[in-house]
Amino acid sequence: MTTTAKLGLLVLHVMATAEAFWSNETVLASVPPLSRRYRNCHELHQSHVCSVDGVYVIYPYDCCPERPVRVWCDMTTDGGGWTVIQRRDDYEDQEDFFRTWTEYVLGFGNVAKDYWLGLDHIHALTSQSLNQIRFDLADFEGESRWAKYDFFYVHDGAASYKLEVKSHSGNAKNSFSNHNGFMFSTKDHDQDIHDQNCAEKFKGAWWYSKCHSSNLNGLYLWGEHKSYGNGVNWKNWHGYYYSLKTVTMKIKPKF
Ligand SMILES: [Ca+2]
Repeated sequence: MTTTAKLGLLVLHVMATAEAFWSNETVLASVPPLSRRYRNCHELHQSHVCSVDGVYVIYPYDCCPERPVRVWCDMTTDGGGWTVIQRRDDYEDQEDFFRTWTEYVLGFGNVAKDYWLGLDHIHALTSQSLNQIRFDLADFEGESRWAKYDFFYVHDGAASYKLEVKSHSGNAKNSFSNHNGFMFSTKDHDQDIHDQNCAEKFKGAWWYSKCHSSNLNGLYLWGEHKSYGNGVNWKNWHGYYYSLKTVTMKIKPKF
């Protein structure tokens, strides 16, 4: 990569990190040539241009390579190059995650803080190649756990963003692969297999079945809570009555 190309990418990174307001026109005007358009954080990481965690602009859509998406790239954990698709943490101003179908499709929040990337973007990213997903979890007592799944794919909107996941490893026991094969549900779009509305009942949005063993888009309830299963819960670490402090969901191509 030439020095000019590196400089261009650095400027792009600084602009994104500064969270400048970009109109669509501005973004399009700043679209770099194909050789400097990275489809995910892994490609950015492999380019050896940027190796610090931060907000970057990627171009995940194979159909539409000029469509930019801002994401947080984790360039340090487990080899780096992870594209963060969801994050929760103990921020003073908590993002509301109890949101509608359209909001979960398009994404919401602040990519420098707590956010959901959006089902369309997640579908685009997982369509590029075989992907793995990693969950990094932490509680309010200073303990942390991680779980990784060697295969993660989210179908498109026509298939209701159905989840495919398998092959667990890590020191957080599996609480996600039970959701394999289920469609995504929100409070206004019940696609679970429970008589009731799982998203409404557990105040989140997830690939609910009947209903969940993880609820990472649930209410941010700061640790122990009396209500059943409606916090940021990971069943096999802290159970249904403990809302985790920090959660990140991140993906990376397997090869
Ligand atoms: Ca239902």
